Amino acid sequence: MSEAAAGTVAERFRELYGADPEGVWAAPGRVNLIGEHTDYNDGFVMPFALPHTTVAAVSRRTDGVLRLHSQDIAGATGAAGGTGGVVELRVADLTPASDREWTAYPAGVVWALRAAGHEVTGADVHLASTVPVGAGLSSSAALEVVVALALNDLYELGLKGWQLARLCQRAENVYVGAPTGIMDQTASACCQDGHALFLDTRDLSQRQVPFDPTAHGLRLLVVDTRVQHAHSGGEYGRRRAGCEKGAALLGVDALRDVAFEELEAALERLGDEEEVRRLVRHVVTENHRVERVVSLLQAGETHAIGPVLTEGHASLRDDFRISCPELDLVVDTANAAGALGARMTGGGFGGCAIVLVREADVEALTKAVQDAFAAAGRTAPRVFTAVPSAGARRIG
Ligand code: GAF
Repeated sequence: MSEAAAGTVAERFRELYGADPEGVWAAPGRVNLIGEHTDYNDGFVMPFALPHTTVAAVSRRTDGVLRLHSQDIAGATGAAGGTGGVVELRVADLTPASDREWTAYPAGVVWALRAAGHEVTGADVHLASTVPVGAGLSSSAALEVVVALALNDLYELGLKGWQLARLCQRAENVYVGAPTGIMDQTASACCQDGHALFLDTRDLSQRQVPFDPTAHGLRLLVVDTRVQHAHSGGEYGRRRAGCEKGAALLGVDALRDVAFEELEAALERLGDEEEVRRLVRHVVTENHRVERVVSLLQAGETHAIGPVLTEGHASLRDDFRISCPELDLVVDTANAAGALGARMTGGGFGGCAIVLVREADVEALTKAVQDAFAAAGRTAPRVFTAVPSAGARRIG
């Protein structure tokens, strides 16, 4: 099941809160096709939405109380029919960096909306999710965006998808305390069925690029290595700080401003700043890879993006240094078993890899990856086909 049914989520809301929800909304997780660690460098990204969603049943409150419940979080489900696990907060008391639990994401959205001057006077929220947690598929962005969209509709705030994404990013950066970029929230809020989203993270201009591997006899597989990753860990922040240092040394606002054609000259100017040179090389070549993938997809040459994906992986592994043995094992095994291309996706240090493969080769390739993991004594990976799906929406 990739989407929790609206009716089931509404039913559980009734059990918890004693009344029907005013509505039910869904927001998806995402896979990033190409454009990794470019979003906080004002660069290009190209994610698409998964069919896996977080669903929220929500009603407004006028008394300043925010009640949150999740079906999926351990210890938060309570006895069937009971109200165990409901977390009750006061919107006026929400304070950045005060909550280390899952509730920081929805509460952070309420805080960000109010901090931006929107009068949100409380809500009852029940959530259920099919987005794998900790797998780098943006379960936290889905959680933020579904709450933001529900409150936008119920409080008639009139905010567009990209504006909701900005507020959700602020919730994550300031309230949760994770220094992430804008890609995941924009993907969850703005993606469309059958398309990848070409996003310029500098001005948030967007282009929906048709992406339907099946129509070309291909599949895009997601291989979850089951190695858990976490954004608030220091490595992400260190890479971000290194990129900012690179931009400062080169005298540009962001690494986006270093053109691909100027890369060699820029690297020379960085002299013996070896680590910064590697980070800069990744970001500049990755922006170029996004543009190449956009051109190929628009020309209908879906097969030809494979090698660009694999090049992106090598850059993340060797220059940005955020891969891990399990991600490399997926990419190397998949390519040896006939994939058109493969790369890690998301923040790195675990999570998922994506593999572009001909339909006829899916079975053998999946077995090759599973065998390689078994031979290496690793936990069996989870493999599924990713179908580019719809962004956040009201479903009930
Ligand atoms: C994580 C972050 F949340 C994104 O903003 C992005 O930086 C990504 O890592 C790497 O491309 O998903």
